[in-house]
Amino acid sequence: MQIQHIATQPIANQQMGTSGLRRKVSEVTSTPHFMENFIQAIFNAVDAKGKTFVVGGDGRYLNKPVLQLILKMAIANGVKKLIVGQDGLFSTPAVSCVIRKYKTDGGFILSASHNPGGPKGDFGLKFDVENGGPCPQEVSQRIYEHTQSLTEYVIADMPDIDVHTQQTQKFGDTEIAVIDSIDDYVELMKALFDFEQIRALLASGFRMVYDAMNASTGPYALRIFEQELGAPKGTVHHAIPLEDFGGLHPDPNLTYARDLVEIMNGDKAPDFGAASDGDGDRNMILGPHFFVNPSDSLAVLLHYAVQRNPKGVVGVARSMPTSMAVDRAAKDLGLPVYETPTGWKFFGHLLDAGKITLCGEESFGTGSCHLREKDGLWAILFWLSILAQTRQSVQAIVEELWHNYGRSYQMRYDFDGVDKQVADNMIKALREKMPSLVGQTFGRWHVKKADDFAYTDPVTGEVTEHQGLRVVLNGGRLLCRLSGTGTQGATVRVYVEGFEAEQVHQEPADVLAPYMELALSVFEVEKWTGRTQPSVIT
Ligand code: G16
Repeated sequence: MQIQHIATQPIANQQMGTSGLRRKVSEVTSTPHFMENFIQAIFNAVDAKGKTFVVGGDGRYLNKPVLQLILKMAIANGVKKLIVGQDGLFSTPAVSCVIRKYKTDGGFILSASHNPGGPKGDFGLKFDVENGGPCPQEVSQRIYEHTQSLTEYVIADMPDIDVHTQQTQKFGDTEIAVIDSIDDYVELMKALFDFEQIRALLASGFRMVYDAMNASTGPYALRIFEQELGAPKGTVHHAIPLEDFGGLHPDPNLTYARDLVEIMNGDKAPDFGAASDGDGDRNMILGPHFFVNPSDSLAVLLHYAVQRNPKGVVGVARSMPTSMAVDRAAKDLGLPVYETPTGWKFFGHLLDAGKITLCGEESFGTGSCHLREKDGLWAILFWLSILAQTRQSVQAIVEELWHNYGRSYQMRYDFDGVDKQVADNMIKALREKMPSLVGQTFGRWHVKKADDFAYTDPVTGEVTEHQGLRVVLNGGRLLCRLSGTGTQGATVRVYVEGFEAEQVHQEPADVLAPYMELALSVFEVEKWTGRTQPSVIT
């Protein structure tokens, strides 16, 4: 086997966004050495020789060839061992699970998460470190610096490696073990939840639907729901991972999980509906004709986690745009709340330091100290276990939360495909405007605080600035930031939150309409973007 040294040049902007590097497939395939450069930069940055990594992805277009690149380049870089998911598949939480279980040095996740797939869609690569979580900023910065000084990459000249058969093979100094993608993850879920109790619920006539959106969680969900828990065949919809997700946009929200939403809003809707995204780290929870806001979901999970194991829960964290529902629950329970920037990587230090047990985001992500990635199926199993324990409806569980603590209504407008320079200029101008808003009055609201969110990591002391514009009102918040996961221009996100102590059964769109009107005006959305209507509402 020959090791080839291939000359290359730095490619501009190979900087990770909120989570990993994501690009249009057309850019990846038309830019010479695009993935090779990025993979080599990771190997260089983490000093890969002699180390062990996990590799797998969500099965999207380019998963197969890029997996082979990683394997052949790992061999050339003297990596000691690679643990590969069979057929190159692993959900993101499963990678985190395998990294932690086998104490490896990190892992590669071939995924652009909830972004669409196929030749016209997106491709991405996430890199997790040895705690099983997304690489912290300091590591992604080091990787970026390597991308900008790269002169060559190395690759083993060899035929494609069989990743379909579970076996361990040796190539040079590198061992490649192809393992079942599902076993370790299912074992972990069985250790965390009472499967007997959930099985009893499902045997009692309780009906559920899970939509895997033709992405990575299909095989996991079939095993867990239909085989282990005895749900009837057909419970898992869109169960086969496809390179283009069958044309679906694997983002579990009310807009893109259309089929599931229709079922749950239809006649004879099942008792429970859930969906995950491309790589399985997000979750959406629905009851019949009822949507569980992800921020409320975090507060519900906190409540039941404490009820089950009062001493086992030490604290909770949420990203800045996530509603303050969990803050009120935590206050009542006497637990600390940490407010972090958007991005799961910010929870890692808090989890590692034992400061929090649960964490979550408005962007349909929930997780706990069991892993260092957010975990869609875990959240869904947690919900099922609550329903099995209480035998109440999804709606009743959430309404109990509102009755106890009041309700944070929340809504997000996304303006996609905005010119990047315009969006950057907009944020810069608004940042300067923030201090002047403090003390101003807009109708029934006055501005208590207005700033550009900065985070000081309580564990490392590291300061991260410019994490989103925040206007805090009496009884609500208006927020604006740019997405770090898009691949076309910029996506401007505008979030509004309005608190009601008593009036908890109103339509969110009705309650929030005046908040959104104010937010769009304060953040000058039309002036900068020319848009009056959002691309997506969640
Ligand atoms: C990633 C991050 C999340 C973040 C989300 C949205 O999720 O892991 O922490 O909330 O992106 O980020 P943005 O608002 O910057 O687009 P995923 O599921 O895409 O990996």
